[in-house]
Amino acid sequence: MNPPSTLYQGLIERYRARLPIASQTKVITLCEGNTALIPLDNLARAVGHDVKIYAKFEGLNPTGSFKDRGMTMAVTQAVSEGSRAIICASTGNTSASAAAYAARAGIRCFVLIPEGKIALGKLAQAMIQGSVVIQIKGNFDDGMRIVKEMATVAPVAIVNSINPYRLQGQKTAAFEIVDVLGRAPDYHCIPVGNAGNISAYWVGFSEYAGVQPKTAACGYCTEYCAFPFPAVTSTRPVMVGYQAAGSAPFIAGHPIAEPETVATAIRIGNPQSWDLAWAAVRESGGWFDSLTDAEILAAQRTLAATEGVFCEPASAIAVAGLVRDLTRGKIRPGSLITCTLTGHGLKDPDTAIKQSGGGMVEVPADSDAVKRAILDNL
Ligand code: AN7
Repeated sequence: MNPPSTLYQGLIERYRARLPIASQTKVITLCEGNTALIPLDNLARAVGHDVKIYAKFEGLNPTGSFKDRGMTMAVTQAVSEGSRAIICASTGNTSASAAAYAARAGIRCFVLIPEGKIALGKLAQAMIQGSVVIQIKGNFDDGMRIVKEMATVAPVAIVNSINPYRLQGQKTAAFEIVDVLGRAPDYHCIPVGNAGNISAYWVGFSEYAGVQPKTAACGYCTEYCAFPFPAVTSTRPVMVGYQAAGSAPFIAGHPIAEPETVATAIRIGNPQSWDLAWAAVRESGGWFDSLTDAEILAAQRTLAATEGVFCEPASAIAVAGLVRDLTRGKIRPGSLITCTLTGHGLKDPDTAIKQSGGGMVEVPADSDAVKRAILDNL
C-alpha cells in the first residue's frame, strides 16, 4: 500500500530532482529534514541591533543531529551498490546516525569513537541501535585515519563526510532555509569540526542561486542531476564558521595534533573538508573565528534559558559567534541572519547539568516548604 500523499517522506523525496539518485533506487529514510527554523527574537532584542535571527534547529532530526541528512543519502547509496556494512569514525553524532540508518537498512555498522570523549546520549544511541562500537585510545583524527585504511582491507563503505553523498544530503538544509524565508539570508553562521557541513551549506545556497561553487568536488553526479539547476533566489549568504579555541585548525592555518574542547562533537584537529570549507568562506566573503569553552557554554545556557532552545555545546558556538560578531560590527545591523544548531542538547546531559549551576531547590515533602520555595523564587 502506498503511503498517504500528505506524509512527509524525507529529504530525498522532497529534493530528489537536485540529488544524485536514480529513480529506481530504494530509499533508506527516517523522514529526516524539514526541521524548524526558529526565530530568536529574545536574543536579537538582547543584542540590541536591528537584526532578524533564525536558528535552523537540526537537533529535531530523527537521531537528534544534522548527520541524518547526509546519512540517508550515504546509506541509500551504499545499499544500492550492494554494501553489507558501513563504517565511520565519530565524535558521536555520526555514529548515532550511521547506526540508525544501518539498522533500518538491515546492514552492519562499525563505529570508531575516541575513548571517554563522546557524550552519553550519542553512545547510548550507537549501542542500542546495534552497531559495533569500537573505542580507540586516540582521538577522532586517529579514528578517521584508521577508517580510511579499513575501507581498503575490508568490505565496508565509509559514511564519514569524505563520502560525497553525505554533503549532497546535507546541502538540503540550505534549500529548506531559502524555501521557508523566500530568500537567502545575509549571513549564515555554523559550527565547524570536520568541515563537511559548512561545505554542504555552501553547495546548497549556491545551487539555489543558480551558481556552481568553484570547488564543487562534492558528489556532483552528472548522470542524475547536473547543472544548471533552476535558480530559486538571486543571492547567497556570507558564510561564517566557528571553531572551539582549543580545537581551531582553520584559525591556526594548520592541523592541531591534540585538539581539546568541552564541545566534544567538534574536537577535531585535522578536518577532512579543508579545501571545500576554505572555498566556501572565501567565495562568500566570510570568515572563520574561534570561541573559548566558557563562551560556548554561556551561549548554550543563554539560548536554553531565554529562548527555550536546548542545543548541544558544539551547536551553541554558532550563537556565541554571531552575537560577538554583531557586537563587534562584523555582521551588519539590519541583517537577516541564520545559524545552524547542529545537535540536540539531550545528547550531552552531563555537560548541561554540570553547567546549570545546581539549579535545584531541595525541601521536605510538605506544602509549606514548597510554597516557601515558590515565593522565594518568584
Ligand atoms: C553537533 O559525529 O564529526 O564541520 O563524528 O556533531 O561537518 O564536521 C560531528 C560533527 C557540529 C561539526 N556540530 O560538523 C561526528 C562529527 C555537531 C556535530 C559538528 C559536528 P562538521
